[in-house]
Amino acid sequence: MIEPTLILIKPDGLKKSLTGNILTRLSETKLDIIGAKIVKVSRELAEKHYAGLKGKPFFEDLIKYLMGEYHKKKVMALVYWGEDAILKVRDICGKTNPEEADSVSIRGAYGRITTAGVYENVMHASADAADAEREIKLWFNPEEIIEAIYPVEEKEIEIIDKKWREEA
Ligand code: IDP
Ligand code: MG
Repeated sequence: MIEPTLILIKPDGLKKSLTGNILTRLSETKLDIIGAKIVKVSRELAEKHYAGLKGKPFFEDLIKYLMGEYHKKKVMALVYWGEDAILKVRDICGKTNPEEADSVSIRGAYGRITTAGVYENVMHASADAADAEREIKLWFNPEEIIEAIYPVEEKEIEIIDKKWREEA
């Protein structure tokens, strides 16, 4: 099935200058990149992203980790799209626990477990189609993605938007 998936290069990946390496590995999938940006992650966004893990003993550390409290305060968010995108990306990503992940997977090659027990596994990849949809809609607005992956509606809303100031 042709489907989208959300990838996050987590703050440890950015701190360790792994962006290029991770993107090179991901290009092996031959999927299309249809959205990309750098995000400063708020507590609200982090908690929404990991809402399903609320109550886990590592939850607070995980939120701080995604917000960049332990590394750099930024995440690279990407949407990849194509045939079996979710599975292909999860394969290259490797298992959640970086010590159990195949050593040629991204997490196996670059992840670590801290002495405090945080899995610093350098990237996130959506687990299934429902997660991908929820996560992509959380991280991206429709106009930031160059393919029509989900239905869109036009809404009139009053917002104050920032534009580049025109110099005289
Ligand atoms: P996934 O990222 O492989 O989909 P999830 O179970 O959804 O794995 O967990 C989300 C994230 O929470 C993981 O990527 C990892 O950073 C962290 N995590 C999951 N399980 C543990 C754990 O047992 N100890 C510490 N951190 C964990
Ligand atoms: Mg998950």
